[in-house]
Amino acid sequence: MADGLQPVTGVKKTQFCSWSATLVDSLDTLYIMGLYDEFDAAVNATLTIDFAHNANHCIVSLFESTIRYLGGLLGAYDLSGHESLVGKLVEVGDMLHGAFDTPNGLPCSRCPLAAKTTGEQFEAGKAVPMADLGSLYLEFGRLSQITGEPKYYEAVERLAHVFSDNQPYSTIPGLWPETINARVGPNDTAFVGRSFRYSIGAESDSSYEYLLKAHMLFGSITSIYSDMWQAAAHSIRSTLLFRAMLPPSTTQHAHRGTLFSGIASRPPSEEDITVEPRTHHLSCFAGGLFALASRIFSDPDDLEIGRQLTQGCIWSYLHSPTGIMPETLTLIPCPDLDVQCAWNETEWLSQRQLRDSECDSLFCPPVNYPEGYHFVRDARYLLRPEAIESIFVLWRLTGDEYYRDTAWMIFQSIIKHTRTPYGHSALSSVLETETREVIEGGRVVRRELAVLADDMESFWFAETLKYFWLIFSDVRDVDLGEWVLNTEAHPLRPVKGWRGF
Ligand code: DMJ
Repeated sequence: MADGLQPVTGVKKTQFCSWSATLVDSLDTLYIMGLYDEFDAAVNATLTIDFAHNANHCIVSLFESTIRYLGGLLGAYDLSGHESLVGKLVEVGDMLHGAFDTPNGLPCSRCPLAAKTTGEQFEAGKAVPMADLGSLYLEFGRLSQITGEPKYYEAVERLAHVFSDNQPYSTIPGLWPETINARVGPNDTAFVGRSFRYSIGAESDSSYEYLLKAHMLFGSITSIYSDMWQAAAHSIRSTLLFRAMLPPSTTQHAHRGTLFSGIASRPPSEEDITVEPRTHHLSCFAGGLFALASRIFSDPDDLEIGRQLTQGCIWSYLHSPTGIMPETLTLIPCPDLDVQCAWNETEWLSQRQLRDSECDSLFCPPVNYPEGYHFVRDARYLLRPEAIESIFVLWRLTGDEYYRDTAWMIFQSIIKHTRTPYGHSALSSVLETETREVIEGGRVVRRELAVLADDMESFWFAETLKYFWLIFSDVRDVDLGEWVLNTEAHPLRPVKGWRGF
């Protein structure tokens, strides 16, 4: 019943107010894998969690609790129809809904929600990661559909209008900056005046994902989400994407185009947008998202963008010495987005040397970079799912066996390097190895393996293992034509032709 486990030492971990995050996040994975006895036992344990109270006045992360706890319960309910879960859904939903009890109706993203007293109000933050605000529509809306109680949907609909009203007023219209000022009055464009950095990676990622997916769930009553998606997708295509100088590939799909997404900046005083060619593992979901959008809006160009973005992440995995992509990766950009530039080893070496000479020892451990990698600021692997998520979506939408073959290679690398006595662990670097003793076939052997960080986030079960499983299972399991997956891979069932309340 702990939130998580440190899989090297076996020590339990408190992370999300001690409401058993791993258990709740794993429910629907158990169901999808056909582990029904374990699912029933986990549901029974879930029914004993008291989400309405927290004696320690724990600060609740609205975003993490929405995607993991509420999303986990919704996925389990929508898949299994277990009516006993409805009471817990309402308990979690009401506790999280208290976050919207603020003077301006925008939610507090970090407040002691379970300790809220009647009449007490919170305040929304002045500098909130955009993803914390923009990734709530699916779960609150689906909760309203299930319960028939409109207040959850109405709360996020108000939020969607604030995002929509401000979309044209950032310094890169169409995109919202990484940090949002949520303590604003109505029609106040200070909402997007907090920062001038834009990406689809850390801080922003799922808020773009939720535009398309909210359209899939609620598009029958409103065009607000599809309109925001179309404007955002246009700006993502024209400002964030770049091609990189890559060595001639030895993989079977060397001819495939390869795209990455970077970090754009534009202070109000500047005419030009600058793009830092640093990609994030977190942004690897975007390939699958563009591919999905191509189906929803019948646009073959977006399938190609999705395919090439996914290829960028696959390239980053297959060219790392451990076969695993780091948390962030800086590349050498091609001058023209439309043309793949040629590999130039001399140029790559000189840019590498230049980079090393600028480094201090804190950010630049002496590692051998694979060809094409320019610089890695964060070499960890946190058991994240985004690359395999896109590979899964591309597999389901194209039927191209390349994606299954690639998934299998990546799966083998991840399992090999992350396995521990009690589970699987995050890695402190995918670029360096140490000699470790492991048990293989009942014998102790010494292997060169990545260094373990002794952490296992619940999304390892909720997402990473689920996506790997679904790539190799029957294509009718969690059919993408019938389900909408939240950002934690919890399947939500759309109501066909929903007419609202
Ligand atoms: C998950 O909690 C979700 O996928 C979220 O959108 C981003 N971070 C993790 C996985 O990396």
